Amino acid sequence: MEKMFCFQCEQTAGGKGCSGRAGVCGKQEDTAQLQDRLTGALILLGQAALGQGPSVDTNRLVMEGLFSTLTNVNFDDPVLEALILRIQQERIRIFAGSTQWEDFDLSRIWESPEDIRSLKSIILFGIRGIGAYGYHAWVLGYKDDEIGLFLYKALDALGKEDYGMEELLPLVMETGRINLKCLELLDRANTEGFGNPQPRTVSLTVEKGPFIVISGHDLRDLKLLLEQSAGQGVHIYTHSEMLPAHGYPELNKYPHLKGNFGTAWQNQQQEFEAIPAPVLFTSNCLMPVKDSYRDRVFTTGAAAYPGMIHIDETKDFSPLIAKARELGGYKADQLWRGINDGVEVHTGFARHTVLSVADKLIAAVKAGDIKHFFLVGGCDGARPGRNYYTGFVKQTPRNTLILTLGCGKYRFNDLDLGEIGGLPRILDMGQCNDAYSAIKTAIALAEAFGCSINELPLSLVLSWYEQKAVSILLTLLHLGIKNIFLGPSLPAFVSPHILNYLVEHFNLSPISTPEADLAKILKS
Ligand code: SF4
Ligand code: SF3
Repeated sequence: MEKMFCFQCEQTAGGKGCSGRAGVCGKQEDTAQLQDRLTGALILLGQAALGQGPSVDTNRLVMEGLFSTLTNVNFDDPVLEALILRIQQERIRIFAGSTQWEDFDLSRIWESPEDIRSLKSIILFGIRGIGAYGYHAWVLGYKDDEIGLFLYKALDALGKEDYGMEELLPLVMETGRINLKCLELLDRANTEGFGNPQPRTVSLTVEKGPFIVISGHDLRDLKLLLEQSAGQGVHIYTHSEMLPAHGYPELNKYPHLKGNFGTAWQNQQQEFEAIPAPVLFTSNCLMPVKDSYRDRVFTTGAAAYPGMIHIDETKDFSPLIAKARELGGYKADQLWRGINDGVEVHTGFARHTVLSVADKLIAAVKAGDIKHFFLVGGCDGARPGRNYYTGFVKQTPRNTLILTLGCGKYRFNDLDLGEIGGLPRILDMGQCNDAYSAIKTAIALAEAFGCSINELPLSLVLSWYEQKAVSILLTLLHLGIKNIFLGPSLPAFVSPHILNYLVEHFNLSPISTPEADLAKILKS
């Protein structure tokens, strides 16, 4: 077995797996090996914790551990080593008196028969997504024992040599169910903490003067940064998945939350090149930091990168604010354009806003003014095949509405596609963390029409990149949602046999061309 093997994300080498010295994401072999060791330690902790029952401390540690192995989160070996030690110590605490330090060797999963390896990978990557969502809810004080208990059970199953399809397939579906619970919890944490998102127009211009860019998904970090930087002459700009933060009343009430900087995560190495400001990463997607801006990148939460300043749990952001002042920002307002040349974007169309006009939407569908809804959402990434999503959205007929969420929206969110009934045709429902909002909207529309979600004039055209997308896909399958289009390529960890199962039971299709897929959707 190679020192490094990883095939958890969409950009995996050759569509098969990253091996050798480093992954396509820049993860080095030593880091990959530590992440495997960390996962092995979690598997043994899961086994031990199952006997113990739910424990607040164990739950948090398990979520933190899973989150740290997500793509583009943690590249920092000493941080991973310290986390492995904490996980081992927690297991030893549960098994009082035990001094066994050896962890489960993950290559036992990679070397399993193809379908077992595939199912175990789907479960592992799905629970990594749950770990991330659960962690974001946790830091806002929202916890659920059932989620913790399921994580123990799933980790335990990964270590079971005698588990076959019969045991693993139901666990795959349960991963989707628990992720839905986790997304609901996170939705509650965000909306109770920061209010229900409202539609906002967000400028892509960076005003002159000192500023800070904040990236990732953690709204609590943004809130604390806004509080600490208030009245200090420093402006705050969101980046990538932080954009939907502009919709929340408890965040947009700060006048120094100004706008959005740059586009999706994969452009950061160019967009941060000469940035006269510090950047705070609160989670994924963090790319290897280039020399041209390495003195201004800060991390917090599960995100970490060697040599960067990590803001610990005290959340004292004063070094960041001082750095913003030192760098001074732009001398004059700087216009950044979206990838389609747009100068502003819209966000904040979460479920409360969309459902507040449900009557109008339903009437418009019945009158034939809205022919179809598309949910074009998910992750962005570096592959050229992702232009599909721009082309798809551009070619949707004028009498259709496009719901979107996740960072994949940067392919088209600066397009002006006009309005239907006073609503912009592209409705940004939020981060990937807000998938619950889209699910609730679909459920409510299905109830209003008296049909199932599959019978709605709604099609899901999804883009995946990392493991949170895996957990969301499992949630959609758990809800029995069929006819999903998935791209830009299918996961390397889904074996042909398991793929057949998904096609047969859920009519999952790989994307083809915007023209062909649109024709297929709209004729049905
Ligand atoms: Fe490769 Fe993706 Fe794993 Fe990085 S996270 S090593 S790119 S498969
Ligand atoms: Fe994006 Fe990394 Fe998945 Fe939250 S920021 S959707 S890829």
